[in-house]
Parts: sequence; C-alpha cells; structure tokens
Amino acid sequence: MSNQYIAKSRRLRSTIYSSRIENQGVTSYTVYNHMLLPAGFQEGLEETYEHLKNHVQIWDVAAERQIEIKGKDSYQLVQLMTCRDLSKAKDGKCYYCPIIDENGGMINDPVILKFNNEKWWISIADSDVLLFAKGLAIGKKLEVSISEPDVNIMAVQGPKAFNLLEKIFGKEILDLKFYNFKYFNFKSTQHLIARSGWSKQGGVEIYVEDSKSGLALYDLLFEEGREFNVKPGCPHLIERIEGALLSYGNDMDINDNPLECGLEKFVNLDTNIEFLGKENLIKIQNSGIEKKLMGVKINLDKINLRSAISLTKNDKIIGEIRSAVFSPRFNKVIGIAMINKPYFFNKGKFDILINSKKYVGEICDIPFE
Ligand code: THG
Repeated sequence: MSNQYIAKSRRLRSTIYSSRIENQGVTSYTVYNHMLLPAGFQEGLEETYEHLKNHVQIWDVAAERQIEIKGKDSYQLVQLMTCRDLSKAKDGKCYYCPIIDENGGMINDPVILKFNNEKWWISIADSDVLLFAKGLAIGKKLEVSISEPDVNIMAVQGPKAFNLLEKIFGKEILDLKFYNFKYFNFKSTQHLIARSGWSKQGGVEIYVEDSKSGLALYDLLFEEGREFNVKPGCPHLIERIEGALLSYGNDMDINDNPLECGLEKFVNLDTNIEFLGKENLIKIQNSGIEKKLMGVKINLDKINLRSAISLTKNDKIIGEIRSAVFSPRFNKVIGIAMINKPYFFNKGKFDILINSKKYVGEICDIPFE
C-alpha cells in the first residue's frame, strides 16, 4: 500500500503543541474535530504500547475540543443532549455521557465537565457538537452562549504519571480523585487538571488555556520526566482496544444507540429529566436491542482495518468488525464488532475474509478477559 501526505492548512487546524511534537518525531496524524491528532511516533506500535504500560507519556490531545455552554439555561441544554442524568451532577466533576439525537442515535460520547450550573464544558469526540447544541438552543429559545474556547489538552498517561506530576505540582495532586478536576498553580498560572484520559494506565489531562504557560509546562514535563523515561505519545490503538475504550466514528456512530454500544450504565430512563430521544430509547429498551457491540478474537497475527468488514456464519452476515489490532496480551487479533441478534447472545465462532483468505474468530465480552 502506498502512503500519502496530508495537506495542512488553516482549516485543518494545528494545535499549540504541533511544532513541539514535529520536533519530537511524530510520524503520522489523524484528523479529529477538524484538527491534527497525532497517531504515531518513530518507534513501532508495540514498542510504544510497552512504554505506555510501564512509564509515562505526554500526549497532544488538543483535538478533544471543548464546547463551552454558559448562561442561565446551561443545565437544561446540556441535559437535553444527554441520556445520562446530570440533575445531581457536582461542580468540579467529569461525566462520561452519550449525546444522542431524537432517535437515540449516538451524536458523540464526550466527557462533560461541570464548573457550576451556568458553566459546562463538553469535551468532545469527533463530531460537530457545537452545531447541534446551537440548533437546539435556537429552536428552544434557551438563554445560553455556546462557543469553542481555544483549550488545548495535554494528557499525562502511564503508571509513572503521578511520580512526574508530584515533582511539579506537589503532593496535592495525588489527592485528585478519578474524574474530578481542580485548578493547580504552575508559576503563577492556574491550569485545570482532571484525573482522566483515554487510556487505562492512569494519569491526568491538563486543559491548557494559557498557551505560553502551557508550553512552558509541556517542556518542563519532559525535563523533569527524564528520570521516569518520559516520551511523547498519543492515544494508543492496542491499549485502547484491550481496555475497550470506545472510539466515536470507528466503533459507533449516529446509526447506533447507547444501549447497543454497551453504555447502559450511562442511560437513565426512569427519571423525570428531559432529553432528546427519551421516548425512543424507552421503546428500544422495552423491545430489546437488535445489535450489540461485542469483542472479537481472530487467529491472525496482523490486521489493518480502514473500513468495517463483514463477519459471517455459514455464509450469512452476522455483524461487522469496526476496529481491530494485534494484541500482544492475547497473542492474536482482537477487535470491536457490532453483532446482530441473536448472535451476540451465544458468542459463537464466525468467519472473516481478509485479502480473499478466510479466517476463523470468536465473539467475546468486552472488556476483554
Ligand atoms: N478525555 C477528554 N475528552 C475526550 C476524551 C478523553 N473527548 C473525546 C473522547 N475522549 C471521548 N470518548 C471517551 C471514551 C471513553 C472514556 C472517555 C472518553 C473513558 N471511559 C472511562 C472508562 O471506560 O474507564 C470511564 C468512564 C466512567 O466510568 O465514567 O474514559 O479521554 N477530556
């Protein structure tokens, strides 16, 4: 397969860290929220995987953009967009929330930060939530202002993340609880830090609003991190599939609802909150879902997916695989697949055709065991 360059321009936005990571050897980008998101560095996928699981990495995840909702009707608008009950949400906490349309279809799966009733940030995955929010606010005549502030998140991920963070922010950072956020002082600039991130290795995300101070902090993290073998990194395909962190646009999209995506923990149908798609989700829950995101394992030592591939049983299509990678932990290809009813109940075997050759796989639960 040949390789092509991606042509950069103003429309394909760079981040405040782009020039840094280009000096540090970024080798590939993907596009996320109309912005560059690093996808690989010079070392191979399995080397960076081992590194992430044993040391600490700094990630440019500025493409996880913030949609700011401010004003009197902020809670009403945020709640209108998500099936997760936020009526008792606390200031200073993060909430992973499905955003759905009137049918219950997934629009996005952001982390939502509540500052107070009149200020929220929606830390979005790859779809245009700002336009959706604006449409709803205009139609419902809500008193809100909606914008995309230039916040550039850097994630500090890996088992040694807190060793490094403690050197810079002191012991106080160790008390930050999972999915909580607080402002921390760095050379007289306050930075919002949340204990979160798109890996299962632990760490934080630093929401940089002041780019000058943020870049100084970025540089210091590398300097102070030398003793912990710090490296630049990015969301990791192997680690995130092994950890079953969903990727919007890859694993699910507007044609899938949160019940089909295994997000029932974040679907609150028996409360009196008002959100778009509630009636439809109740109907779907009562009649039962027709398809479900499941794990799959395939006896193969490599795979390179750029679109979904059908899975068959006796030549009948039973679903499609949407993300996949070779997993060092399982020593085979693992993936995330949308499996039709009734096949997601019995977790049987299936066939998959790759480069005109037939391979056998099996359906399993996610998270993988
Ligand atoms: N951090 C921030 N913004 C983001 C992401 C992030 N925006 C885009 C994308 N990632 C949104 N998608 C996800 C998917 C999974 C999780 C977070 C964001 C996730 N889930 C946790 C888990 O499964 O362990 C915890 C969920 C919970 O229990 O509340 O982390 O990463 N800022």
